[in-house]
Amino acid sequence: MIAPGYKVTLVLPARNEAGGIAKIVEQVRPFADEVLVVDGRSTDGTADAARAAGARVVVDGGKGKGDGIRTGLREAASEVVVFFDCDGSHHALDIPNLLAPISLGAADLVVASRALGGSDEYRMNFEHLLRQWGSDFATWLVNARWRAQLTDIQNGFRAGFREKLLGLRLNANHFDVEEEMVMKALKKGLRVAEVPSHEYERQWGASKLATSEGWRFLVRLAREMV
Ligand SMILES: Nc1nc2c(ncn2[C@@H]2O[C@H](COP(=O)(O)OP(=O)(O)OP(=O)(O)O)[C@@H](O)[C@H]2O)c(=O)[nH]1
Ligand SMILES: [Mg+2]
Repeated sequence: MIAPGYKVTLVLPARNEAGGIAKIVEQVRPFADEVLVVDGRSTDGTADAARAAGARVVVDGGKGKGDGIRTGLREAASEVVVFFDCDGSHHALDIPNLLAPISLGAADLVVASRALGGSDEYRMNFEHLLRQWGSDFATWLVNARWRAQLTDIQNGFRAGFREKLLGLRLNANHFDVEEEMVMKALKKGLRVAEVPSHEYERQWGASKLATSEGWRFLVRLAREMV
């Protein structure tokens, strides 16, 4: 039992991650009562590889990562869920840290912070600077609006109480789902905490997040702020 008193479902959103999905399922298994892979209609055999590795597999509605997160929340069998990307960016050994504030009754949602834990994905080029500025700006705005002191509102690696997260009625279909979750949680008065976690470079396959999708984050910020 990794979070004393609670059962935990590891929700793994995966779209075309056949290169490493089996490895991820194995890495997170010691920390999970249930391993649930949410397949984003992959065409590379991700779902079969996940099943062969022992995960339960459900398929999302094909609309994007936000759809995958909602599907995972709906389908998870445990009271606590951990979202964990399937590109090798996170370390499974950070899961107990992420769950500690939940077990201690100190938080409803805990986000793994790359600002506190560092990132290998950072590159000194224009595209990455743009992403970093956008992300810092979004975090600053959210902190100012809800008097919070967060450092990373967009990391996909996070944990929370399933019922409380379902109660947020998330509707983002894309990568803006993570900031939507944080903003709606703050709005509702849920306790949002962070723990440091290092982000590693994607280990296989290709990123599903194009920088040109950045406008979605801005529209989402505007929608939830007012
Ligand atoms: N179920 C589901 N999962 C998805 C979908 N799109 C992306 N994912 C998964 O979401 C996780 C994060 O996607 P990434 O492409 O790594 O995006 P990111 O980490 O925000 O961005 P990068 O910094 O470019 O890696 C990965 O495990 C993807 O396979 C989708 O439409 N449905
Ligand atoms: Mg990634």
